[in-house]
Amino acid sequence: MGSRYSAWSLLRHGLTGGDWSRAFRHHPVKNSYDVVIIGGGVHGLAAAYYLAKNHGITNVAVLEKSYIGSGGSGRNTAILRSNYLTPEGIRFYDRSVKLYEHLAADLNFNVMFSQRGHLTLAHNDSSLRTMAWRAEVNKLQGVDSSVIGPDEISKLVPYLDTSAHTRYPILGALYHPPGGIIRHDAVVWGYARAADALGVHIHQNTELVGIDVEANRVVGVRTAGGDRISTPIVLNCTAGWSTLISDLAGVSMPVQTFPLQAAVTEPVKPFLDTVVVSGTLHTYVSQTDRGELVFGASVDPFASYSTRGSLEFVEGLAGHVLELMPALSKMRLLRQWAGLCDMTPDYSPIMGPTPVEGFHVDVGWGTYGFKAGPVSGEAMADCIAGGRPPEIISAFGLDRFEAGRLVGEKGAAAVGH
Ligand code: PYC
Repeated sequence: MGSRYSAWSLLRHGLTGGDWSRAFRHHPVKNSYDVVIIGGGVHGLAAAYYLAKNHGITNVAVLEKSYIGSGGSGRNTAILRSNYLTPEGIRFYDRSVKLYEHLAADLNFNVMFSQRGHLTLAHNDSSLRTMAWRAEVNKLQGVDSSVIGPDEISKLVPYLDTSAHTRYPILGALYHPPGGIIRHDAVVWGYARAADALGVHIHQNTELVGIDVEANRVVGVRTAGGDRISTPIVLNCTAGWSTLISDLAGVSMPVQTFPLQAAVTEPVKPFLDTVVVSGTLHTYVSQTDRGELVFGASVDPFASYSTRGSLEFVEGLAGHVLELMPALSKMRLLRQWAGLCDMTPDYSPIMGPTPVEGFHVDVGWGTYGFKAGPVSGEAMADCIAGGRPPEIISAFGLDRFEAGRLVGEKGAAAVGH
């Protein structure tokens, strides 16, 4: 670290506000944009960035009803992986991991991607069979995944109880070395700063209240602050509100919204340098660079827009985590939260054009949206600039539900839902 960023100068800047420039600028809302993106999370900001960078389309507005990253992008557990089940899913998430690998250099922003490996535990024969199936499809697509046994698991994670006498003994695991964790808010800020530098306007505290459609074609949008913006293209990049935003354009989405709860402990010395997932015990855990353990679960069993945590969740979580790692019994939880997951019938996203011309969607991200941010942004930018969905998202169109071409990814969702 050079003298400009010594510990002393960081402290001085922190206390005084310093001379750090803003990551992105504030602009008045213009009355016309070539593209209006709804949602200032990683998907919306990445789409804006790649529209500008890859296609030279810079007259773009991102409308965010709160602050950037305040939705799913700031409420996930920051896990990245590409060990999906279907060839379409694996190719797609593999491209995302590759973009994440170069993101810090591309955005000139330290996003702290730590490829520490990802373990999905199998506690019964049928899970082991699914792991073997996933490993083979992964390998065919060039993605590093294999099934390993309890001895190897215990070398990777010595604190896991791999003995044969537990309620749910660990029989093996799907090991995916390229998986890992990242600093999710840095990803959001990095994309925002880079998109802003290319001319994109980011409007925070700007809620969408209407999408104007004439003769089945988008002509503009309206905001809660009274702005009327004319535009031929609207891209819905929201999570939690994807059905409500699509309804404004008269497009119905086969999506139901469920909260997913997560929690974080006090920081402790590093002891866990792998991501551990157990579908049977409905939990996953990783240790951040600050030393906190981050836990997540499956979605709550009822549809809701609540982002509050519940006591029932932490009780269940603690019980399950202690079955996996009894040594954690003295750790204290610091806080808990929930994010909103838009679940589709086949556990794959919905991406591309809709029956309303100019209205595009990048929604239905279930519990795997954050990890897809870069590839979704890149693909939606290609889709808008090129006038049709690129090959990498051609399987995820809205029309698949009518045509019966589902892309069943339930077997590779983070934990059983
Ligand atoms: O799909 O890896 C995943 C995931 C982790 C947390 C929620 N989903």
